[in-house]
This record gives sequence, C-alpha cells and structure tokens, in this order.
Amino acid sequence: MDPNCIFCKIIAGEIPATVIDRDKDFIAIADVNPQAPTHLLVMPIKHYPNLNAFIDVLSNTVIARLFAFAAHLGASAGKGAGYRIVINTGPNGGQSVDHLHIHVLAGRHMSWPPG
Ligand code: DGP
Repeated sequence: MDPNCIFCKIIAGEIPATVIDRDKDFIAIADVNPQAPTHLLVMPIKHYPNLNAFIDVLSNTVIARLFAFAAHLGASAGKGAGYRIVINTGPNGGQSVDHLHIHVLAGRHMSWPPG
C-alpha cells in the first residue's frame, strides 16, 4: 500500500467507494466521474503506479488476470453490445491517479478517436 495513493485508501476502506466486485487480488469500483452509463475502474489491490511496471514482465499473470477480470465485467455491463477498456498511462496518456487501473466503459456507443 502507498499511503499517498487515493485508490490504496479506497482499497483499505479509508475512503468510501461503490465496490462492484472484489477478490483477493483485484477490485472494481464505480468511477466517481462516470463517462458512460457504466464506468468502472478495475485495478490490482497491490499498488503498481501504471502499466510501465509490467514492461519487462508482460507475461506476468497479474496482467492476464486483471484483463480477464475487466473483460468479465465489461461483457456483463455491455449486454452483448460491447464495451471499451482504457488504460491511461503517464501525463500525456491522461493518467491522473498513479495506481494502475483499467477504465471499463459500457452502455453507450463510443466514438473514435478519443480526445
Ligand atoms: P485516470 O485519469 O485514467 O488516472 O483515471 C482516474 C479516474 O479515477 C478518473 O476517471 C476519476 C476517478 N477517481 C478519482 N478519484 C476518485 C475517487 O476518490 N473515487 C472514485 N470512485 N473514483 C475516483
């Protein structure tokens, strides 16, 4: 746990959030500023600053299981019509919270390219 990380504080129960799903390694919460009818943040419970933590270990099962967790929730929320997952990484990537998380967006049609 990073004591300065807002998502670590949510995971620890120190800050309230709407928890959608959780197991021993991953948690899904509702985004406080939703950009779609369903907007979840899926993340490892262990603190990793962003996806770059896995550059040298992309075969790491944490990443595979994190994607599986997100896909399961996205498929369910998308009700067969699809969903979008996004991982903002670093300042130019639009990352504002430095705890690796996958945005899962569903419930409306998504345009491309993103802003
Ligand atoms: P990103 O910009 O990719 O790092 O996404 C961070 C997201 O986290 C953003 O969509 C808003 C959301 N967020 C920030 N603070 C909180 C919070 O305290 N609670 C919840 N549920 N979401 C938060």
